[in-house]
Amino acid sequence: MNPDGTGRPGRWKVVASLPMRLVYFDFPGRGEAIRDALRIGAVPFEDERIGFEEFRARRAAGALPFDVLPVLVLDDGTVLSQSNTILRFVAARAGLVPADPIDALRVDELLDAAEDYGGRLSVSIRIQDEAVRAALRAELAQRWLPDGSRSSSAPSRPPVEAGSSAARSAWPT
Ligand SMILES: N[C@@H](CCC(=O)N[C@@H](CS)C(=O)NCC(=O)O)C(=O)O
Repeated sequence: MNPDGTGRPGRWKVVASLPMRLVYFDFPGRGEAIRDALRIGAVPFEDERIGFEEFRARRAAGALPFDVLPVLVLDDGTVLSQSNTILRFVAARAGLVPADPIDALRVDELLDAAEDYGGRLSVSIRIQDEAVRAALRAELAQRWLPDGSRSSSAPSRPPVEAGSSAARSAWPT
């Protein structure tokens, strides 16, 4: 049961209006797209940036559901995890989710593709030899970055304006 005595839809409304705090390290990493979405949508949030010592302390205290950052802490104590999940949550709140479900699906597709690409790219970070690293990255870009010609990801119509009523209607009520 929700605070307002209704079922799930009411709960979304309550959660969507809560003040929020993004906890991440002081670098872009998996936090910046979330920060960007909140900034673009002019959604107020606390941008808490912590160091590794503090991260380890919070992890040991059990404050991080998956033992990693980022997390988004809502004012009622709800802790949301997983960067892309958080991104979808704040994008909905910022009015950035396409109203058309297929267009929204295309966005998710790109998020998952970026996750795949990041996994492959991270292998190259550990390669010390610059020439070998550059060659691997060139190969990765050639093989895995979408060139547009193979992709059917282009939205079927222009994205809705951030914060517009069309965008807000994408938020479950
Ligand atoms: N699947 C998670 C991965 C999160 C993740 O790996 N976070 C890194 C920072 S980008 C982290 O907390 N690393 C610290 C550690 O693993 O000790 C997500 O997308 O949020």
